[in-house]
Amino acid sequence: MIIKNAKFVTSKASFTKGDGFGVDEIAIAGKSNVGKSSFINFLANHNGLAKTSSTPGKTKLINYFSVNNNEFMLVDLPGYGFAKVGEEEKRKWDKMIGSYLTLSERLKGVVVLVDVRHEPTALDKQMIAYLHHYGIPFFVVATKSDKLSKAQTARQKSVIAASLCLGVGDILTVSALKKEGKEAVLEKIENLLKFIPDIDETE
Ligand SMILES: Nc1nc2c(ncn2[C@@H]2O[C@H](COP(=O)(O)OP(=O)(O)O)[C@@H](O)[C@H]2O)c(=O)[nH]1
Ligand SMILES: [Mg+2]
Repeated sequence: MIIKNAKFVTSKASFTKGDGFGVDEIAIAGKSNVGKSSFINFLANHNGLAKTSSTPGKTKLINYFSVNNNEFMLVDLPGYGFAKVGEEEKRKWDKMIGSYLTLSERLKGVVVLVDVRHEPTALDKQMIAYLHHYGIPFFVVATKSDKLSKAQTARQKSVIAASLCLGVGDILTVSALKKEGKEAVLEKIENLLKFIPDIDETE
C-alpha cells in the first residue's frame, strides 16, 4: 500500500453509535508520549498533520485523518497512562476509548504502539486484553527504534512479545525520526483492511 495523501478531517471529544464516515478505520492506540502523532505523520509522509508534543497527555480527542481520499481513515486515539490526570479525567478517557472500540462500525483493526525501550505497562496489557476480548484485530509496533542499537532492539522485541504473550513476528519496530519501518506497517494495515470476519455460523 502507498499513502499518497492524508488530510485531517475532524476531532471528537466523545463517541456515540453512528459516529463515523462510512469509511474503514484503522485506529492508533498507545500510552501518551509513545509517539502516536509522530507515527501518523511518518506513515502519511506529512509532518505537522498530527500535532506532536514533548509534553505528555495533550491529545484527549479522537482525531480522524482521511487517507488517499477516503480509502480509509487513520484514527488517533487519546493516549492512556498519563500520570497527572485525575480520576474524573481517567473515567472520561475509559468511556471514550471504550465507546469507540465497541461502537465504531467500520473499525478494521488497531495498531498498538509501545516504546521499544520499555517493557509494556499494565495499561498496555489491558489494551491488548480488551482487543482480544472484543475480537478486534491488532498488531503491535515498537516506536523510537533509533534510541537503541540493532542488537538491543532485537532483544527488546523479545521482551515486549513475551510480556504481551505474542510472537516476536507480531511486533514491528519503527523510527519516525529516521523514517524506518514504514513498509512492513503499511503491509499489515493493508491486511487488516482486507480482512473480512467469518460471521457465517450455519456451518
Ligand atoms: N527519537 C525519537 N523520538 C520520537 C519518535 N517518535 C516520536 N518521538 C518523540 O516523542 C515525543 C512524543 O511524540 P508524539 O508523537 O507527540 O507522541 P503521542 O503523545 O503518542 O502522540 C516527541 O517529543 C517526539 O519528538 C522517534 O521515532 N524517535
Ligand atoms: Mg499525540
